[in-house]
Amino acid sequence: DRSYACWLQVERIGEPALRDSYARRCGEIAVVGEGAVLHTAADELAAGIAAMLGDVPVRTAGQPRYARHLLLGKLQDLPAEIRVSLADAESRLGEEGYVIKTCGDRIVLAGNTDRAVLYAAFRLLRLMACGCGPEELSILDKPANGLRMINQWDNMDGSIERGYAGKSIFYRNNRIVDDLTRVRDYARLLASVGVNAIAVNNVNVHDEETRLIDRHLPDVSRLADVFRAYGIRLFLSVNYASPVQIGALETADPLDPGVRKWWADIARNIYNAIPDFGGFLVKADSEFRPGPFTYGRDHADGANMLAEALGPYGGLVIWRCFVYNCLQDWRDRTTDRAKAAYDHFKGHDGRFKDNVILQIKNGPMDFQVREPVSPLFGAMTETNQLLELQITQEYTGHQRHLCYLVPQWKEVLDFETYAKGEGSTVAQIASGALYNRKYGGMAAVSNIGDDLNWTGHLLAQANLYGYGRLAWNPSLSSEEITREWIVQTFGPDPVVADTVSRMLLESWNIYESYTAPLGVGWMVNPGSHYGPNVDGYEYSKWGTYHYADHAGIGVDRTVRTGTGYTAQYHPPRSDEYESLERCPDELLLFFHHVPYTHKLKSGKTVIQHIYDSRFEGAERAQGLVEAWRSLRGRIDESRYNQVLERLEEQAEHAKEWRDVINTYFWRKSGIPDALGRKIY
Ligand code: BDP
Repeated sequence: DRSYACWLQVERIGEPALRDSYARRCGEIAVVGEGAVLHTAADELAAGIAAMLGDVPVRTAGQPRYARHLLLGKLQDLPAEIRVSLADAESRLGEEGYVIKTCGDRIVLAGNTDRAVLYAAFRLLRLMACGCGPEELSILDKPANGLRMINQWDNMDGSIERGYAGKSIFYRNNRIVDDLTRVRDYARLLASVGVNAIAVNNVNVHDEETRLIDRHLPDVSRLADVFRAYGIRLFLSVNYASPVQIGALETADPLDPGVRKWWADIARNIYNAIPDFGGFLVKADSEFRPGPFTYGRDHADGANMLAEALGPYGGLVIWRCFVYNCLQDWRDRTTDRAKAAYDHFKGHDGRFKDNVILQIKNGPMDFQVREPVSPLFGAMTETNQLLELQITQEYTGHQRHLCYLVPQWKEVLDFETYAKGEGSTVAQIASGALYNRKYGGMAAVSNIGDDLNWTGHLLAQANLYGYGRLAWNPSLSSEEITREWIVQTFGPDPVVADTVSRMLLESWNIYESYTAPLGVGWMVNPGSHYGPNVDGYEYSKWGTYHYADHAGIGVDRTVRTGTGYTAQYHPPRSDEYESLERCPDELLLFFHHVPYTHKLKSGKTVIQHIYDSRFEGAERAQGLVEAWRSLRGRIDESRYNQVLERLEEQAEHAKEWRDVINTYFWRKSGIPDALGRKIY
């Protein structure tokens, strides 16, 4: 089944001229230098090129026998005459940047580290797959973000929190699996798009997972070996109460000397086993997870203690800002979950040690189909930050619905915070560039499991691919990323490219329109977060989200009359959101409570928008089915059928969304549909 190879299909190149042109330079791969990652690069190239060129024997050697070859290695190890021609590159590439340069009949792939060479190798394979000729290659590329991380929410019993593509590829029966072939194949996929870090267990660290830092260390070290060969550093999520739960201490108080020593010992053991261990990812004092609050300490105390333990080895503490009181009473209108992260962390700016990074979800709530950008971006100047995205489709259709998230992430990355005037985008803040921070980047919750096609919905592979590409270069456009993915996944057929590209690029908007437009969010079944349920969370302790009554809907988060959340933004954003007139339609109900008869900028009333968007959304979901059907015969049957099945299910389910929501609001408001359509 071809779905397993994702975007690394390595098809034989169809065009003879292009194939010859590569064949002329690629029959021999000359590797200068030693090292596991460099060898990975050479092996990937050898396998990929052999498959793409069909019958060209590929020889990997230290010294080239012929003048025509691929040459790869660290810049410093290359022959002097080549180094000279790349002299200006050396200082511009940093640790992970690379050059690909055609010098006559030779193609040189080089960087300052082996990892950079690996990225160059995958780039060359991508160029070949995308039909780009080798004649005049002159590429210098380096990542915008230092950390490009994946978070697995895998549990050791083999389940995955919010996983929609089967079971864990890492764990079974409270152990790390013996056969790591699948993990290796995953590492390849990740490295091919430039991912360089992974936390391999769920942020909610329970029983057995707590012991990854001691009892399971030998197995964790096996995992680290697999990822290391692909240039990826391994991190672990840790349980803040570990000293009590597995260490027989009576406290986990970060200021207690016994606790500090306990973690220092743990760190030493880990680094003995895994010298390049990345560090800890921590969810503390949130959703019933333990943390420093128990001891009257704050987040900075908590994070700094762990940072001190890891510091001597170059380890990092990634501390999550997804902190809010999940038992807050919905009767109290002054509390607002959206304000929580900012309120908890802003005051600690400047107090975190240099090797602490705060990981901030893109929105202030929780990965809804649309939220404003978290105001914590731009609120701290002296703190390392990491943007957290969710690739797994928790609130966006469980990988049963098509929802391509790259356009959403682009909006987040390009969002102008005005923290330091214009140009203060989230991309600039997360990378560390705006405030000149040492560490920064992006992290995202993975969408893979042990389904043969990795992601359940085959087209959801594009989300994983797109995340990696954006983490490397946030200024790529959605369209570019989408094209690349399609051509590598399905080949060069322009009809496939056009159709699939349109489907992907519209899918977020389609999903939003039949589920929760106007920024309202949350109308899902509690617990599973799948399927329509307008009041599912409305009267629960976890928060109140739409405040719909007979007269109107939306949450008043203004300073003037509401929760005051808009003040967490810098002007002019704060003014824009505060103003009913200026607030963008797509976020209106996030910021304002309005009557159903309120007129949107589009000219429609809110109630009419509620009806129209559901009718249109359901129709457009059906349109996705038709679009895919038009590709019959252009895509192999197995992949064609698996996608078709999901799209058909989505189209049916979109009707359920339409009917449940429209009926609810018709009854609630008593206002009929202006077009007189049937509402059940
Ligand atoms: C929410 C999920 C929950 C996670 C939590 C988190 O519903 O399963 O544990 O986020 O990010 O989206 O910690």
